[in-house]
Amino acid sequence: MKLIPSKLLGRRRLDSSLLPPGQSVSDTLPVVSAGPIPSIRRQDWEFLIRTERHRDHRWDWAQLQALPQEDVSVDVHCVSGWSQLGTRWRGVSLDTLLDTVTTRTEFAMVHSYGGYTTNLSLADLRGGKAWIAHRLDDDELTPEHGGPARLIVPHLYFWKSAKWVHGLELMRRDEPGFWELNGYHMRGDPWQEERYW
Ligand SMILES: Nc1nc2c(c(=O)[nH]1)N[C@H]1C(S)=C(S)[C@@H](COP(=O)(O)O)O[C@H]1N2
Ligand SMILES: [Mo]
Repeated sequence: MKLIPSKLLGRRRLDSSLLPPGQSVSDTLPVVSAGPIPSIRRQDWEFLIRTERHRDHRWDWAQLQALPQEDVSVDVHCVSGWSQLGTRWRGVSLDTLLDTVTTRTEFAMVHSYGGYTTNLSLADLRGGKAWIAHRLDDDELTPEHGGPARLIVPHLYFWKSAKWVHGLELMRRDEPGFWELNGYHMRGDPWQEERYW
């Protein structure tokens, strides 16, 4: 288990340089969902990576749990303007999953149970920047926050962090997902205020 130390929360809250432009601090994690909250039993859950050559790589719940787990403390930034600082998650790094896959593409569509999609580059999923998270604070991830498991990509706006994650579809070209089709930015870097196009 790798521990990524969190900085002193009190100091972070006072240091406005840690808040991207146009954001304000929320003390809670508001539940945001474009549709109904799907209920997925752990025994039915699976995570799938489908390559551009239609090779499938699958992990069931027990296989995900058997992989190296990381504890991360990260700030999350919703495009609607709230940020929560120092959220604590446990999960599996996307590096661990993508390292088992042979691909020549740079882009992925993330698919969720329930139909939500969002596009990400593999560069934004690799390098210790993204996780399949299944714990929040000290508890199992609840369905409203994306349980059994969700993607977290905290360096991009939080809409990229797909709840109820089901898999990655690797693509030869970048294509828009659900919110991107509805006007949200293709990348969504909060420090560049890449909110809408
Ligand atoms: N599947 C799915 N994932 C999603 C969303 C959604 O509607 N469906 N909303 C996104 C948005 S806009 C935000 S701000 C965060 C909210 O996560 P939370 O409800 O755990 O705070 O989830 C993101 N992931
Ligand atoms: Mo959001």
